[in-house]
Amino acid sequence: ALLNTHISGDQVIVVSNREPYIHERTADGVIVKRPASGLVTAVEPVMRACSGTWVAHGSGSADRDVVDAHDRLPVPPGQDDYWLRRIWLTAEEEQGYYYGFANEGMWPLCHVAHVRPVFRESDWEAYKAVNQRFADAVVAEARSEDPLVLVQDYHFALLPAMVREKLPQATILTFWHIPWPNPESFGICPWRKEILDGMLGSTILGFHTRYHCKNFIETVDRYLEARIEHEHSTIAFREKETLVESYPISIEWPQEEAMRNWPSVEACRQRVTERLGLPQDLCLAVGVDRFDYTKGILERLNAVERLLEKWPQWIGRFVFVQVAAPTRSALEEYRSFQERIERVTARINERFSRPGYQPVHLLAAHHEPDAVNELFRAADMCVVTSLHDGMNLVSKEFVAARDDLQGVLILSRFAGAARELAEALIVNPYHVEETADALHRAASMPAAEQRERMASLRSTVRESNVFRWAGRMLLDAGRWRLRARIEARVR
Ligand code: GDG
Repeated sequence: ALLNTHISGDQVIVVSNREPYIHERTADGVIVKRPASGLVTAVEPVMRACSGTWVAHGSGSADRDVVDAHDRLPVPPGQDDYWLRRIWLTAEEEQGYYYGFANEGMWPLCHVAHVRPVFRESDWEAYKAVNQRFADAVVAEARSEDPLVLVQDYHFALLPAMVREKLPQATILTFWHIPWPNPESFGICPWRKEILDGMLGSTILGFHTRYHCKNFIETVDRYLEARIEHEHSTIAFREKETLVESYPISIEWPQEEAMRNWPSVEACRQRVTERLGLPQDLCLAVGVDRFDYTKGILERLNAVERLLEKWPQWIGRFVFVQVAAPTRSALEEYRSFQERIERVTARINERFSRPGYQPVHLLAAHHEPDAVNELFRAADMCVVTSLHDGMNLVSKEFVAARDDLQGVLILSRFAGAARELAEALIVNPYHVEETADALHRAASMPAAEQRERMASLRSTVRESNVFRWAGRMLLDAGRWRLRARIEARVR
């Protein structure tokens, strides 16, 4: 309701690379999958609430089978709340724009994880061309001169200015889901000016934290001739103004009814231990991530190893289960990272396994949301050790899953979420000893302390849910639109 008051009557168009539903062809026919993506987790409930059109790259093996002549289909399947408009990319476009510039260039450029970005001229050309294709699709979908366009993430840095050129009245909200680095770090990008120029086509530019906003404003100050008003957090460039604001993203807090239907914590525990053949009396730690080098999976394993070394009483009683959803596996950096994790897992298991006991279980496969929730409910702790993370929604999902008020969250200080979730055990994942100590502390934490911390974490996430994220952004957009309409009348 809150969302609809802010945008009533206005058309909403979302643009992202990842689509919210993927159709896959299997031996049993076409199945629908939910992608492992923080962006989709957050934006999808907002779209269900305000309808409109979502423009995304069609990526599943059966995606083309289910759309109409306009490459559109109503989603969620069976519910039909909004339209999904799929854009088909050629293998070359996907290689250059997605794997190349977005994921070998921008991703390591914006995350300080000490992986060098790669900048190829051909990738940049593909990135520009694909941004233009998506911008054209947005313009084609627009039913008025001033739609509300919600641009998602680092795949589309150039698109805001491209849409602005064709639809000068549009309200363009761009949300950057990953961190923004400091000006020196960003400055190594050969196309830094074009990227900043493209992003400043936005009416509002959102980041997760104030710190990312500050980095962005300083970057613009360093590389463009723009007028910055620090007091209002606005940037005037090419005769238009962009508001740079922080909007910490979140999750949809589960509905009462959904919670009532969840299997009990005991049942979840039983199912998980049976499935993995784990001993009954154990301390179960879990990690859930895309298989990405920014998530600190290696550092987490090193901490588990150190725990077993330093406190041998946990050998036989402490098990760490890591769900690692395959991601970007076409890239060498990702493949070699996965191999490295597999080697380290094997080494730890070789060192500490006993008959009937294996300390680390690496589940390198996609899991559906219910299975992830079951794991969260079964666990004694959830370990989030990102080296750098815009926000991190896994930490918030773990908290939402624990209506029993038990379970400990270990959280990296380099995730945006650490600014909000202060009752977690906050760690520097680069510091193995500190992280191992946190594992020990979590494993030994009395139930009363867990309850106190979890209750407080839950009230934070329940309150700052994803509708608040979208609501605050749309409220700012609504004010902006009103002001523009009044000014147009005055003129
Ligand atoms: C980016 C930013 C920011 C994980 N494995 C599976 C699976 N997941 C789900 C999790 C969660 C989501 O994927 C991951 O979200 P995160 O926020 O942790 O991370 P990114 O994907 O890197 O997201 C991040 C986010 O955007 C939102 O702005 O928080 O900082 O990097 O929902 O549960 N989901 C499924 N199968 C899996 O195997 N279905």
